[in-house]
Amino acid sequence: MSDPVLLGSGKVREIYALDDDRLLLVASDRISTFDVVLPTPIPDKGRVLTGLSAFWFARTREIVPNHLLDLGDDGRSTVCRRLEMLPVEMVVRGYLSGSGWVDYQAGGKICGHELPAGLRESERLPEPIVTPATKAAEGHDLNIDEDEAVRLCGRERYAEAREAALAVYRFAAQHAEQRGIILADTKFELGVDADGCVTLADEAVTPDSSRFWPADGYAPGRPQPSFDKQFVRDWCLQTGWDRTYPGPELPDDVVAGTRARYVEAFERLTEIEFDRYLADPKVVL
Ligand code: Q0N
Repeated sequence: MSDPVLLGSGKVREIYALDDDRLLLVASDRISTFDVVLPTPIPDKGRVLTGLSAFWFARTREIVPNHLLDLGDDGRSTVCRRLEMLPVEMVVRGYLSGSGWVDYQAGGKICGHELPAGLRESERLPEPIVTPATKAAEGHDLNIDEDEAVRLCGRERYAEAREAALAVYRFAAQHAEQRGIILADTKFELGVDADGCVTLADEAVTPDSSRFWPADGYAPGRPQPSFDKQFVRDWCLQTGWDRTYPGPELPDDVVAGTRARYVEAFERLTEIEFDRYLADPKVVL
């Protein structure tokens, strides 16, 4: 068998081709804030994200098929089924935040969804909505409306992907809420397998693809602190950093505090001790 071929390197992970049918995803410990990758890694962050993703894939596989085939003993790599990816990302929003809040303030709509008047920042939406996005030239996400997503994916494909994304969001949001974490929104990538089946890919419901808010202290009318990244964001800004490359190097106490918050998110959501995951990653499956 030949060595894996590097297909792509993202801000925080690498994708390799193992053969025609399988990929290897490897999550690094890099952390990005305000779209800038910081020079200091957070130990085990890649393992937290890989473990959480595998946890959700294992628990939602009866709801939506997913690409996960195997989880590596290193805790940061997964073997996945190679799919034909849909050209849009599916963002599911249960709360009004980020670009959704910006778009709502500008015209009362998000990606074509008409919303009630008078909603406040971070407010829960009457129903979760799907707001598709495409990758713009420089890699920035560009929100599109569902008509445009239908043109890009095909009507039937888009409808299937939309229902899949909503179903996994509802499952994960309810699970998280029972454990004191609000899943404000989350981004899914889906693909189609060799049999034409719409399949969940990428990572699923991790801190990098989602907004996790502590339920404790939640109050609409202002931005909510991020469960995992607020600590590192606040520290970076108080140094006077202007949010442009390069970001500041993190001191040991900020690294340790950030790691502790990622591990806490893992343990609250999975109810599995992170040390057990490190000893045997397959405990999440
Ligand atoms: C893949 N990315 C991330 C879509 C691509 N299971 C898979 N099969 C084939 N390709 C991919 C996966 C996965 N996971 C995923 N790249 C390749 C990049 N996205 C960006 C948005 O469009």
